[in-house]
Amino acid sequence: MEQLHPDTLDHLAGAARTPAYHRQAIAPGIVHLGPGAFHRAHQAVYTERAMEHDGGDWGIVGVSLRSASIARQLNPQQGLYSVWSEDGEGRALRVIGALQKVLVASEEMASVITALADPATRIVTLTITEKGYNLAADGESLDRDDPQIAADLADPEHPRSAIGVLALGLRARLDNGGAPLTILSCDNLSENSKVLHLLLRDYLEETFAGVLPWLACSVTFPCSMVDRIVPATTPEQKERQAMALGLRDDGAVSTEPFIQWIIEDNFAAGRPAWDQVGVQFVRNILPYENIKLRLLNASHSAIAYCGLLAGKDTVDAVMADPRLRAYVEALMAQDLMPVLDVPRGFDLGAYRDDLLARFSNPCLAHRCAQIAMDGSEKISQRWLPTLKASAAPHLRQALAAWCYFVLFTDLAINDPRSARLLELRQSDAPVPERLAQVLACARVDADSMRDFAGLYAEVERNVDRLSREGVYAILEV
Ligand code: CS2
Repeated sequence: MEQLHPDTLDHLAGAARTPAYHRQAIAPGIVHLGPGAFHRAHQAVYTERAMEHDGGDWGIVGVSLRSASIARQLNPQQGLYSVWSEDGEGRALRVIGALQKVLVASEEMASVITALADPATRIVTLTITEKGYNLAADGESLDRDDPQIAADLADPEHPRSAIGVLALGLRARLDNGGAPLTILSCDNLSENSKVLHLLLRDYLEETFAGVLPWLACSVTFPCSMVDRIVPATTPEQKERQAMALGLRDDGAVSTEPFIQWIIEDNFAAGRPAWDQVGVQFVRNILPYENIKLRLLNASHSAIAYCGLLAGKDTVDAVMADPRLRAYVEALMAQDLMPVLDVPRGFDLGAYRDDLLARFSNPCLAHRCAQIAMDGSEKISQRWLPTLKASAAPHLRQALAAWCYFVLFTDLAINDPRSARLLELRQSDAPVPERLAQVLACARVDADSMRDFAGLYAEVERNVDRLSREGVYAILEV
């Protein structure tokens, strides 16, 4: 089968929409760190729509920090790929042209730095996942114990971390005339760009301190809330997309019809016409971000761990099980929703109903194991604020499910603290000792919580009950 490429676009079979602007004439304006499936189904789609609507040189240069796999998929297609969106009611297929190429920092650092220093680059966006920020246990400073950060601080001219690459790029940009820049995090982190700003400053103080005065006056860090459920693309889905396109697409992504992006309007050097194509701009992102992280993502992680322990493979399979669904509904209504600060006019009930429908989408096949990844980082962002704010009995059950998953199953642990978690799984130290240490890996400890002793006792009880009676027993409401 022929491969998707600008030269084969006119061989497309039927229904797919293609870029409705003169793609060859577009110059790059955005550098994006982490061009994985989520970026391709979210920010790139909005940028595509904005360029269709209003033109502008906002082509995207993707940067993978280490792995060359995305570059190998997309560069032979000159950045083209297709997005399939589907729920029980409809389906759409669209070829996106906004991404122009993908660089791999570990192989072509000079090109990455040139792109960051280029005045034509006016926005840097990031989807590097929670762990990509290398946050220390205090949740706001740089984790100097992280081997990558330690290595970058010792040799900042040859960085490997996202922070290190950005810092080197900023220094080059200043040397290149210091054109203003917006750095926009699109990760599921509370106050994402603000945190990134703090981390960068921390790092720059020890490496290129001369950049700091310019950073303060020429670089902005608007926070943003991103939302679209994007499962990892399976071989079967690639096949389905190829059949529909009539062309092989190595960069195919599939998702749901829903898409949302809310951003603080604080751009240093312009932006695509995102406001014309559905992106919402607000002064204070915090309430929106909290609603998304502490309701959608918090429930997602609970679904993932409880679902895995119940033998469910996907989120929609969890939602189709009446007892698990009742648990998710109770978790939302009784634990998560009551402690949210809701902006005036925001209909939280309707938002919850939409979430339940989105989680039940049978076309997504969103795997619990995908969401279960990186739990030690996600839990502190998604669960900790609610655990601190209230008794949250259902969330405590989910926390017990995570601990049980880590300590007493042989399910794969894919986590920045995998080594430590696996050591705890295999250790023969007494269970209470190991439990407390698992919780500490997710920053759930006496330093972060007033009533840690109470929470701990309950988690311990639930873990014990789980091992005797199974997950359904502890979830009974
Ligand atoms: C999920 C998110 O994998 C996960 O941890 O909770 O990726 C989620 O699908 C997105 O944030 C939805 O916008």
